[in-house]
Amino acid sequence: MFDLRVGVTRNSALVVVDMQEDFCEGGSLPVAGCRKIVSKINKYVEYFRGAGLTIVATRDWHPPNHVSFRERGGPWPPHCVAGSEGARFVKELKLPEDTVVVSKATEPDTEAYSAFTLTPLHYILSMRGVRRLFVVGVATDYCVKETAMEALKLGYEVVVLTDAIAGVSEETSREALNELVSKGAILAVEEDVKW
Ligand code: VGL
Ligand code: ZN
Repeated sequence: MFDLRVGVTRNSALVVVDMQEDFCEGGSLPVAGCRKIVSKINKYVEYFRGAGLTIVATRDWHPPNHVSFRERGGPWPPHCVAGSEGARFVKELKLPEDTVVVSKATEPDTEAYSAFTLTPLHYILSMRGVRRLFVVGVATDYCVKETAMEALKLGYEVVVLTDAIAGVSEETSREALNELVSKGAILAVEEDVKW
């Protein structure tokens, strides 16, 4: 029987997390499978657009001296530097013109995996009456996880669409999904979602 918790309602929004060239094959911090999920994400975007619902696209948007970069002792190679080619949305991703673009992790000294950290995202969604978020994108074990976690803390209903996410490591991605479920997130795939 259909699970009401994964229905797309008037107060639903799609959140596309960090689908940027640097996170895809050929980029500076490639996440395996990133380009493979683009066609599925385009399908979700088309569903939400057709229903007149909010589509958010977040982007990692770092200054060149970001604290998460190795030269500053962080864990990552330089990636998604604001305005660079690698920071652009993935070429094959088809976003409507009225997509809400949220830039995050823009402060040199602050890592911010969640798209709610130091951004207007919660404000924008609240203004639009959004209560249910469908989350896709990369990376499952970093920005997808932290964005979904913070959404749960803020009181949103969260559905993670597992056929449209990709992670840095298999193990930490599995752990991330387990943790999200334990905090109340629902996992679903395209066939589970009722439009
Ligand atoms: C991300 C690593 C570094 C992500 C961002 O978008 O998941 N991962 N910066
Ligand atoms: Zn980053």
